[in-house]
Amino acid sequence: MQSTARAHPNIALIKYWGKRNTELNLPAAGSISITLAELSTDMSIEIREDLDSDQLTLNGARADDLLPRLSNCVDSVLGRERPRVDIRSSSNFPVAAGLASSASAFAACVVAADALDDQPRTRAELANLAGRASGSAARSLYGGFVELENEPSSVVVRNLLDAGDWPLEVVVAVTSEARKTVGSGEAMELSRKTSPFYAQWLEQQPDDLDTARTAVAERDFARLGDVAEHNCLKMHSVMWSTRPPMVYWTRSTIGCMETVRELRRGGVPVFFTIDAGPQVKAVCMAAAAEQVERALSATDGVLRTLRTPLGEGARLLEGD
Ligand code: 2P0
Repeated sequence: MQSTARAHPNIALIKYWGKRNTELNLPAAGSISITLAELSTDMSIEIREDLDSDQLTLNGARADDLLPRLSNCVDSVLGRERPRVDIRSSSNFPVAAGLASSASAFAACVVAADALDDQPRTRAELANLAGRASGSAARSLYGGFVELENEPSSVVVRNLLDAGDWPLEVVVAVTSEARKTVGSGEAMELSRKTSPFYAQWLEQQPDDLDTARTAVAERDFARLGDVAEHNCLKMHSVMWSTRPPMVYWTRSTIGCMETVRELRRGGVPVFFTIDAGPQVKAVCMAAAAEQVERALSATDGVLRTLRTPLGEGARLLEGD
């Protein structure tokens, strides 16, 4: 028995940085994201009665370091008494460099594992299971614009607009393909414990969520860009003021931010966001995407660019 699912990474415009409950991996605040069509993870899970332990290959190579988290995720869907599985995952974008590879991986994992179960779950249930594995993964169950609301004992994830309802594009400027040294989960716990700005960050999150939600509903690009850049820079202020400091930016990250500001000064509808890595994601109106990509490609230190419209939620490709 085997099943294969596809999921896309998402990038948050209103960010998740901080956990309320580490055991259930519940975020400390809500977030709003967009799902990316052209970047994807395909994950096949095959029941293998002949194996003594689970195994995982990532883009064709054994990835034993990542196996425990994926095994746990499969357990959360199929139970601990399940047979062993062979997991084969492939992604078409760099892993562990601030491009939310865990989001697409765990979203694909819960959908593929669910197809092997007798009783299929609802999307809301799958989002909660994915969120336990990785907070941002809950959002990749849905397409277009997605809001994650933080309820007392669970998360509620919903689609605000479909991808086609507001056809924005994202240009990712890749400035480094190195794996980050401190993972997001560990880093945000350090921020909670040590950043003097952490409490204010959480306090202001509902206002930013309200502003972004309204901007999305009204397709108000300037308002969305304004609150998204502000929210991103606030998150990075929390990261920078963490002990030890979590500085994910490179010289080229700052250069890309400047490129985006210059484009905007020239009337181009574009804004940036940056996650726990050095890549810069420029969000723009579809008609401006080519110009934005050209400008970012020409920015010092940019290794390559990826360009994508918004995409759909995690789904099954095939299942027996
Ligand atoms: C986000 N990030 O909202 C934020 C912005 C990174 C910066 O969600 O510990 O890998 O697995 O729940 O989901 C990255 O954190 O963390 C993330 P865990 P996750 O997209």
